[in-house]
Amino acid sequence: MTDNAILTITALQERVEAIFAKAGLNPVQAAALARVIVAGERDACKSHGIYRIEGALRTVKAGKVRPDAVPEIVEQQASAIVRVNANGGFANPAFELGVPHLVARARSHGLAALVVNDCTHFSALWPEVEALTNEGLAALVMCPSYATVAPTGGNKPLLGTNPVAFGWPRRDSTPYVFDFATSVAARGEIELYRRAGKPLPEGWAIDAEGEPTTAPEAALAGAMLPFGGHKGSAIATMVELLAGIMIGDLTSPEVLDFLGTTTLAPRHGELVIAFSPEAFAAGRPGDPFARAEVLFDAILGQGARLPSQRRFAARQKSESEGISLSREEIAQLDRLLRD
Ligand code: NDP
Ligand code: PYC
Repeated sequence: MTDNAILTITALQERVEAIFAKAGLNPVQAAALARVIVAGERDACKSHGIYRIEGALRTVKAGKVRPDAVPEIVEQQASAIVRVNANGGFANPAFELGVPHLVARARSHGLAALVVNDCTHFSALWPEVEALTNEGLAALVMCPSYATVAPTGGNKPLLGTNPVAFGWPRRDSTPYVFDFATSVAARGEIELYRRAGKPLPEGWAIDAEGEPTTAPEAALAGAMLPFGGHKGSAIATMVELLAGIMIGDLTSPEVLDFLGTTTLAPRHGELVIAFSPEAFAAGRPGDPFARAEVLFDAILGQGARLPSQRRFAARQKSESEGISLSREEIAQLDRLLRD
């Protein structure tokens, strides 16, 4: 007898969607949220899978996100900027609404940006990147979070874990995609270490007194650290500037002021930039997609792997064998459907 249960991707989607519908989310919110959470489980990205459901529900209960929001396009005609107001709902349905407009404008201008305002965002960014690489576009996505990371040289939470993700489309393969927090690890990872009762690796966090710690509780009460020292600190600051201040939305410290806690999902904006590689390479020698393959082959030729290879392998396994969940996880889903 195994300790795990296997669910098809469709069965998990239906279950998660039903949990959100029962909590009062309208169909557009419930379906988009379930899609991104199930994609996290399918691709073995546990820090942004079903573990996020309870946080999303707490945020609804606390009145910090509108479960009945309907996102809308804020028209900026002929501009390379597409703006969607999530109207206080989750980011994912707003992103889905904006994507066809972003794709069309990136194709006609060579470069376009999607700005999502007034949204709650708790998910991984790679589903958003892949929506664009699937259309043959390169993409760069970023958003702030809430103040949980000390800038390098500082000792208190100020910056967010501010994820940055990038994707490059490939003709005969899954796209090149990376997606990571600009902190050493995502906050979700620290929470998973806490739940597992395991110490953190060295160098992830400091405690409330500014001393290095490997205790997840102390790290959650203290501050996380940027990846790569001053380099990650600067990139996280860039995210605050471009995907917070520049788009007229909240920065990570302002998000924490708005929420008053890090136990709810953060509300802020998001910036998605789409590039047409053909348009940028036009008139220059060589096909950009063929040249990219030469680079990828050289990376692989050294025995390195490409980012997202682990994830795509997990996806393939889930698609053929289903998604494996522990008994505790199934019990959690049952409880959320029942209570
Ligand atoms: P990880 O450090 O786990 O992974 C980051 C990326 O690096 C992935 O694309 C991963 O690919 C790749 N990678 C890992 N190891 C290797 C390797 N040896 N060689 C090549 N590539 C590698 O990510 P984080 O913990 O920093 O972030 C996890 C998630 O959290 C992200 O999806 C991020 O968007 C999300 N997040 C969301 C936030 C929000 O506010 N919404 C805030 C912070 C984080 P692979 O997946 O194949 O291993
Ligand atoms: O894992 O750091 C994180 C995170 C913050 C908001 C959503 N995910």
